[in-house]
Amino acid sequence: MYAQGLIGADGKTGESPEFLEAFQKRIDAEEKIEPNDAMPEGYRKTLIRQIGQHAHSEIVGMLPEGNWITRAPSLKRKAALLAKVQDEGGHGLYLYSAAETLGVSREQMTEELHSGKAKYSSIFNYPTLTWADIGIIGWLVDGAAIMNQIPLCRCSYGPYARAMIRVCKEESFHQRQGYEIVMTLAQGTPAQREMVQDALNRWWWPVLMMFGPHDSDSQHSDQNMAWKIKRFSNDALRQKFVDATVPQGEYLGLTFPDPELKWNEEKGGYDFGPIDWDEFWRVVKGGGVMNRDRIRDRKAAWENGAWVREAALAHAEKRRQRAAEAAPIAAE
Ligand code: BYC
Repeated sequence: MYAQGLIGADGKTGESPEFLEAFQKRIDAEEKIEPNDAMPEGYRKTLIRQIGQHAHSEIVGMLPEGNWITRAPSLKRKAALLAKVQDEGGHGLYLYSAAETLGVSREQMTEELHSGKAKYSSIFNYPTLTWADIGIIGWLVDGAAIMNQIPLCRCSYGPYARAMIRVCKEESFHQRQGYEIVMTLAQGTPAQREMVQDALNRWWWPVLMMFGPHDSDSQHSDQNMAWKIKRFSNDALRQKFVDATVPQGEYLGLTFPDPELKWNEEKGGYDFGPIDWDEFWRVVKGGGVMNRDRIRDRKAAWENGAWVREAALAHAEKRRQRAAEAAPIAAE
């Protein structure tokens, strides 16, 4: 997407060591960095990359669940799912706005999503085959998102941190609505139990991949932790998620599709089996079951909405003109 690396941190942009040191001091003192503050180019670019990807994930993330709005099993379920998917649209909008404060436009970000240059979370390239998938997404996908996003509320960049506070409040409603669907199915008929177990079997490993590559393969982690964009490593958050989630599944009598999953008394956490990183990278690079459909649907939504954007711009221009015409009168 954007040229990435330690630009700025290694002085390649001509930023002086004194400037970089002073910036790091502000970070270390837990000061929030605001849009008009001087910042290293690498800091700005990595935030555009991460916030942009995060915004795209929210917007693309509306599609797998949107697929079930018309087929929700009751009015109550439909209303809750509709509200959840709308929240995700809202999260995408706050995040695009936060990224725009760093000097990138929403059009540029959208173009990069559509051309395949910008990433979005791998998890949204899996299909939602049954109603149980909707429960599992709320419980696990939103559960993983919360685990990742709570520390982002303390991110050093002010607009991102503030957006995350509201996002996390809404995510916790999403997680609970998901767990409640899962609970209902797990306590239902044998066919419902089987359906929810099957959904858990399909989603468990992809959800663990949401946290990103192993720390040893995570190219951005060290710098982003030094800049306090990230507060915990990918593996640390993945472990916290497994530890919090396994008892919730066991409580419902569900089993996790990992024969190596076992409580480790000594480390005070669960051991779990190896993640299939080949699958992760294949999906990230566009080879997942749903990658093509997701981008096709996003492009269609963008094109179908062109008239709304044009109308809004024309209206804004009319208001601007009216205000300009009225201004001299008001001044007299
Ligand atoms: N999928 O150096 P690393 C939601 C990429 S939506 C795809 O560890 P970093 C919801 C990574 O971007 C929640 N790509 O990177 C919505 C990098 O590639 P580039 C989405 C991934 O940034 C609707 C490369 O791999 N949450 O909650 O330090 C319904 C190396 O990785 C993934 C966010 O976006 C992945 N899973 O750490 C329901 C949270 N993982 O850019 C729910 C904000 C890694 O160099 N983002 N990559 O080409 C983050 O916290 C971090 O960006 C990550 C990765 C932890 C994801």
